Amino acid sequence: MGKSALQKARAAYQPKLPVALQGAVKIKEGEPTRSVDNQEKIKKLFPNTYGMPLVEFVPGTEKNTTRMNVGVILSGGQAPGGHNVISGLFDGIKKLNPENKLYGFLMGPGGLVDHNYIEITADFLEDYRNTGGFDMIGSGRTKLEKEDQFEKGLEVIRQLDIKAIVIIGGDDSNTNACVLAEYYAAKQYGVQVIGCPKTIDGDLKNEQIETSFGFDTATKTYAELIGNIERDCNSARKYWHFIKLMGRSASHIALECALQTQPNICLISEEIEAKDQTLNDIVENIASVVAHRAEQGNNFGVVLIPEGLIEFIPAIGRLIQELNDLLAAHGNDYKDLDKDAQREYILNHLSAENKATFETLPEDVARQLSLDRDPHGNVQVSLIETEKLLSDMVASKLAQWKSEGKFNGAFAAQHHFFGYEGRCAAPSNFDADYCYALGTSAAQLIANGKTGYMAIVKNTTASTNEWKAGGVPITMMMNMERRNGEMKPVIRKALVELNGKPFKTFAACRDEWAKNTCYLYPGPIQYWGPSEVCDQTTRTLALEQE
Ligand code: FBP
Repeated sequence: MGKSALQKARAAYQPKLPVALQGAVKIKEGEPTRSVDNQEKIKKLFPNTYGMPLVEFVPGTEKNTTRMNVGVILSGGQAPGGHNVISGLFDGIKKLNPENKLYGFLMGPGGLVDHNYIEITADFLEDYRNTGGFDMIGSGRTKLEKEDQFEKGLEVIRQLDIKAIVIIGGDDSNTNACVLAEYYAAKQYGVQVIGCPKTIDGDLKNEQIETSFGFDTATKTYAELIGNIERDCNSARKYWHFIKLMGRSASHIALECALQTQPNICLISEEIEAKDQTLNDIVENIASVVAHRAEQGNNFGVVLIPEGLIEFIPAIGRLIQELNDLLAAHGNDYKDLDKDAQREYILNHLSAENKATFETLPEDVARQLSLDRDPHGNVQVSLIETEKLLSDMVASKLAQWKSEGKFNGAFAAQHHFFGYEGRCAAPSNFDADYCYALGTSAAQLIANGKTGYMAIVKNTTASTNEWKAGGVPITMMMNMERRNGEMKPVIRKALVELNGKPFKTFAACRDEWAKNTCYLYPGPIQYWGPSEVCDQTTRTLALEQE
């Protein structure tokens, strides 16, 4: 069996590039930059890569023919468009000089350390253009942070005569890209490191990065599914659907999907934290909406839940902080104990306040919070079944209200978790073009001798021709944060801003969406057709750039 007709047609799509990257490129440098916070500390930690200027590419006249081999790494969770970053990088370096070679390190940063790589050739690449997934070279979550890893990587870099490594990753991976860039610069190894902003979570954005790639396609995919569920729910009128959405800590995905589909309820973790709400407050709010709709005869609805919710309920957040420190400090004593002994161990070591919170949580949730962190020290929130936890608690609350004569409707719940369904979707036109432009910018940053930069593309709500490509020093986006019990320099994560237009737009409509049935059905991603159907970016980006 060959490819489907859609796959074939999509493979032939030629991503569009901004004018500045279409021909010869000139580099325009801005003023020196400073980190978003903790300037003195960050400057000290990154003496060779701190303070560098922002760069923008503009049309030039002289063709750069730099001879260079490049290595590329996909890091962390899949995001639609990763293959197009690699395509843009490949075409970009070959256009500079056909002798240039691109090597792909396999299964994430670990491939560099373990010397697992392939050469990416034109024939090999052909099958992956405009496709979703990271299967071209695989991805992984190995954290690049230790000198011996950097030195091990250098061996293969020398062997393949590689001038630069491009790390395609989220905030943690790009933080590590910067640490690696600084290390190679300090040692004067002459090896450059460039990052690319990837993550469906949408939390790698700031003044310089308008959006991370993959957010557009993933949210469109989830919104299609949510719309389908809303239509089902409005047809059968007998279920409340509790839908958990990926996004790790930040609620950008849930918020964007709410703007696209107008569900009855969408929880925003950042708001819950700001309002210091308890789990019980959240449950009462949901139960009140259920009861109100039941009075109108509507025993159905849709609730969106960001996967990071649990960490943002202040009491549980404090508990997680203490658990993080506890696991970082006592991990070895703890890890070989059996399940019950682990619970006992934790209860014996927690402060009184956090112990009380731990004891109120259902046992399986408490256990998830006490399991191993991912290599970056994050709780694996995707494993916590918040959608079930909440619907069980809502059911109990409604049963109580029923016994008190305050509720006489019906409540039956269905549960969903959308995350993996969208991470490898075929990239939308936006992500296909955006990623190709990011890869092309990365090639130009390397050719222009830059290191410790992330490739960026701005003005992305305008037509592709008018997009502005360039690079931002990674140190510019850093501040000091507590990780695994220690203060570390990291790229500041972008959470949902409660003063921002996307949240305010949602907040202005949500009461209406809760009471009435205002569902929108966005339908599947379209690749061909009228521009307003195929090239629309996310509501979040459109509102932020208004
Ligand atoms: P990145 O931050 O690496 O892009 O990953 C995003 C994500 O999809 C989160 O939304 C989710 O919490 C996590 O990855 C799931 O991790 P895993 O792929 O290891 O199950």
